[in-house]
Amino acid sequence: MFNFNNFFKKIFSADKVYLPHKYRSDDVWLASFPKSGNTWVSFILGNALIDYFEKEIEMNFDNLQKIIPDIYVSQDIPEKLGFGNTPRIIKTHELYRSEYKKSIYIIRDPKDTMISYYYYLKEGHNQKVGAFSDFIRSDRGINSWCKHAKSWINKYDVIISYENLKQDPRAEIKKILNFLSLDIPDERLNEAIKKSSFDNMRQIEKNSSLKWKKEHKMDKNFYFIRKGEVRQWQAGFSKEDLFFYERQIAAGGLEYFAKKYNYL
Ligand code: PPS
Repeated sequence: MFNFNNFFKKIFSADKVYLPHKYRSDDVWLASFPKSGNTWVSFILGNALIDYFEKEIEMNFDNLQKIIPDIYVSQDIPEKLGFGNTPRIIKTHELYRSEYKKSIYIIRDPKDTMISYYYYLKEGHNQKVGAFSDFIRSDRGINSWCKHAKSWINKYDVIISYENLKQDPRAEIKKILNFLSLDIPDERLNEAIKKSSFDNMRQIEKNSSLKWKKEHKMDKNFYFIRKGEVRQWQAGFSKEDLFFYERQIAAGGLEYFAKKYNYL
């Protein structure tokens, strides 16, 4: 889960929180700009690992930190997470760092990412984010997405997109499993994907203790598993917003990248 309090504390303080206390160069970083689908990917991978290594643990929000730890929740990450020789997979929202030797980068249409981020801060954290048009022009807006993407391009080992994950989750997750040298049979992977569907994750969220929401300072009435749809931006972006977006992508030198993923 994205803990925006720790994230911003880290950015603005001298105490940088981007590595575990016990760093390992074989750690695999599950990197993304906030609201790109990191939790979804974590659930699928977590369910697949639990099944493959026959672990007696349930994939839910309360256990997430033990399975795919989030660097902003705690830097105290056990050296081994108990999935055979599989390296630790750690979630981060950082820009690329040279200490991140192995990485999976998750992207989502920046316009939908903006919508998701806006509602997460506004309704999940009751932040005064202003109007949506102002938000996308703020320092957490499109520019910040561009900066993130630019820092990661050509640095990741595997890239997966939210939209491809929607369309063909098995093919997308297999890119990660191949990278991790995990030969998980299709039927078992299908099961992990099914367990991590939007509806199932929403139900798991409903059944979760309120502890994790409290830990993330999230409003207890907000559904983190919120909408889970592509092209939400069509109802949220004005013509001017779209024009602004296109200009930012061009100014960031990201036209080729954005076109490749149908984000332009
Ligand atoms: S965070 O806070 O940065 O970790 O957020 P992140 O997990 O990266 O992204 C949250 C968005 O992912 C959606 N989500 C899903 N969509 C489809 N299917 C499944 N299973 C799923 N799980 C999470 C979640 O609803 C957020 O998107 P929005 O558009 O707000 O619904």
